[in-house]
Amino acid sequence: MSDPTPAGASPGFTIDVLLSEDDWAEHLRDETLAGLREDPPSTPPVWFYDAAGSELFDKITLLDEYYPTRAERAILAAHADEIATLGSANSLIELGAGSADKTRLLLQGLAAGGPLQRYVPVDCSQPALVDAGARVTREFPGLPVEAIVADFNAHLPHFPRGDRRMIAFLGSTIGNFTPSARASFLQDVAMHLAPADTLLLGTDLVKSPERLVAAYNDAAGVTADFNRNSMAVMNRQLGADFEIDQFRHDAVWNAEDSRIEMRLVADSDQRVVFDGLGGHAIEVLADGWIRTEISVKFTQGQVATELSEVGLDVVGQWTDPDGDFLLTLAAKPS
Ligand code: AVI
Repeated sequence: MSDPTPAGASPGFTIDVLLSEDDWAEHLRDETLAGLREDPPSTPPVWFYDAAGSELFDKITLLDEYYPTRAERAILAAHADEIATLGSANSLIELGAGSADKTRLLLQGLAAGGPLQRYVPVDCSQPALVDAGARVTREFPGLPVEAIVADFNAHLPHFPRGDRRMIAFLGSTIGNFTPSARASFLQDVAMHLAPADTLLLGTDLVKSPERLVAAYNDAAGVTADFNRNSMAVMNRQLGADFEIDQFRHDAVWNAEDSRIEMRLVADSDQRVVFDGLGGHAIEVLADGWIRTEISVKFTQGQVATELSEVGLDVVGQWTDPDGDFLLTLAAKPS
């Protein structure tokens, strides 16, 4: 399905819809059911992001304890020109609608190196793309914005092919993928990279468990609200019957798997029924939990290794002054 002129588009700003709402909803139901059948049960992080959850996430990115957004922005502010020169791309494809300032820094860097042909933000949420596209159209008049509503795990082959594309996947969103989803995503990206294309990947780095736990369990309780809001979203969108006040937020460092796990811990024995998932029910005993997110933390070497396992070479790697976050530019060997 492809509709290049849906609501929100304007001259110079097209939105191509490759993902129907029904297909996406079905995909999310399947994914959620699969997670609920695991022991312990898990739910995908997509349920964080209704309007209220997206606002809470924006607040998280401003918290003292939550360093990743600031650190990644600092890397881009210091190195966008160098990244742009090495990538020498004329199209920027951004997976996940980026935050205004990160996208701006990258586009400025790329535009300084030569005329940019297009900016292609890709996201599963059309409203997020309308916002991102309108912002970029305002700030970079004359730059064609060709947004795509897509599931980037499924639609990579359908993205526009330019002479030299940079595919940016920032924010360490890849850390929210399971190891197998991460491996197959990287494999897919590598398969669809042309020789002159590059991948720009943002990853959060391993650091002290104290800092990591604080980043996901902040003193003001914003992350707790963000996590607990996902129950309200599932009650609404999956016909679930979470007793929201019977679950508390927790964030735990799982050293073995090098990841933070966000959990909803039950205060008392709970049975949760999901009417929208064919009446599937889970039992969570007091102090038992549901995992709502993993956030994997990497080392610089591990990122290089995972890229080389899919046949990509590291072109450059950059960290912020505190060594908290990593940007990696990768390409097929020349
Ligand atoms: C979107 N993602 C990379 C965030 C992270 O850090 O894993 C989501 C998040 N969860 C809690 N705080 C932020």
